[in-house]
Amino acid sequence: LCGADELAVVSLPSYACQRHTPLLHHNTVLIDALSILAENAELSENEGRGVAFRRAGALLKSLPQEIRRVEQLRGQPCLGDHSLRVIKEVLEDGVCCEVETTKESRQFKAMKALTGIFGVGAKTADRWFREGIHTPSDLQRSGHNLNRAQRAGVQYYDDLNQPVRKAEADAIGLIVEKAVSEVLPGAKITLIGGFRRGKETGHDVDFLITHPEEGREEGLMAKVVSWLEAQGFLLYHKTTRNSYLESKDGPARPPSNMDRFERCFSIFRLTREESSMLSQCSGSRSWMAVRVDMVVSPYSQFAFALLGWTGSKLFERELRRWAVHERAMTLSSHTLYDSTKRQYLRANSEEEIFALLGLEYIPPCGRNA
Ligand code: TTP
Ligand code: MN
Ligand code: MN
Ligand code: MN
Repeated sequence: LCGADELAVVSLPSYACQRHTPLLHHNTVLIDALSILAENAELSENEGRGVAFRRAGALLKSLPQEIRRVEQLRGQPCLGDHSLRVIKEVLEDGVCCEVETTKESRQFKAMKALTGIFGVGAKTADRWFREGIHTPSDLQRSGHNLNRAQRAGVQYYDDLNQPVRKAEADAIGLIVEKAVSEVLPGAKITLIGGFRRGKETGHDVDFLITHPEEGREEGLMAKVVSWLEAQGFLLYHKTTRNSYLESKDGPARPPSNMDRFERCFSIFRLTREESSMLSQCSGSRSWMAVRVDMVVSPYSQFAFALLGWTGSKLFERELRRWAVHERAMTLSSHTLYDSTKRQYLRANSEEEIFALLGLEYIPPCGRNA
């Protein structure tokens, strides 16, 4: 006779893009443990190991019930020996040694604090760590030359490490909407990234901008940024121009994972007037710094850009992996290329892209892998 715990959970498909991954799930403690190890691997630039832990975590997020015994996971994909060991230990002892040691390690703490500075990646943080720099204050005392992004990152460190809430994202949405309609009537903006997936907080706010008449979007970002700057909304911005070279029937170069849209990585100055819910800005301050990403896409690529920028990062990776390995196709935020037919496939909606890939449609709220 077997109790409810013994009931086998139906085996899930192995690619995250073949299943729904909701925001709220049933195995938070296990997923948190795996996330620490994933994060540590990523900070140590061990990408493969990071992905393995992320895939294991995402599998657990898709499960319809809480796991109490590791045997319940028999037959599930994505769970390597290492991940299973961690899961077993947490289930049996409440904690996993490796996870606790990692959390407490000076290196992990320092790497998190340093990469928490906007403009600082794992490579730079690691170099500083080995010089004895463990915190943003150490960094300031060190007298290191910082680039413009890093200086802004240090200056607004506290604000940028507070989660951005949906109300603030909406307030920024109104500002971007105003900017866009002032400089190019008819242009439309869409909230993308984590907030489109239904998250209630994020580390930034992401927007995709397009115009229904192909070509009208050219040069749009510069105009939007000028307008925002003139109005005093920008504390920092770095615009990268569109480097997507389109030949007659598609991209001149094969699509890469890093897309080539015109984009702007920025820091907004959001005031109390714009957002009535600024409880988190300290003391007498009437504004807060918020990270905002804006991307412009030509209308013909909008569906691909929307799919590519809605995330999560693991979901995107899984979509591209599915496309290559299961369909001999190359998916990017610009296009879908069919290697067998040797042609680019057009799509006007995310639903069409899933269909072209032979996948059931997963709505944004199910892409929280
Ligand atoms: P993020 O804003 O980094 O992540 P997020 O919105 O999912 O989570 P958070 O709440 O922490 O902000 O990235 C959003 C999506 O944008 C992600 O799916 C990857 C995509 N993206 C690109 O396609 N190209 C890029 O150059 C970058 C930076 C992101
Ligand atoms: Mn985001
Ligand atoms: Mn993020
Ligand atoms: Mn972003």
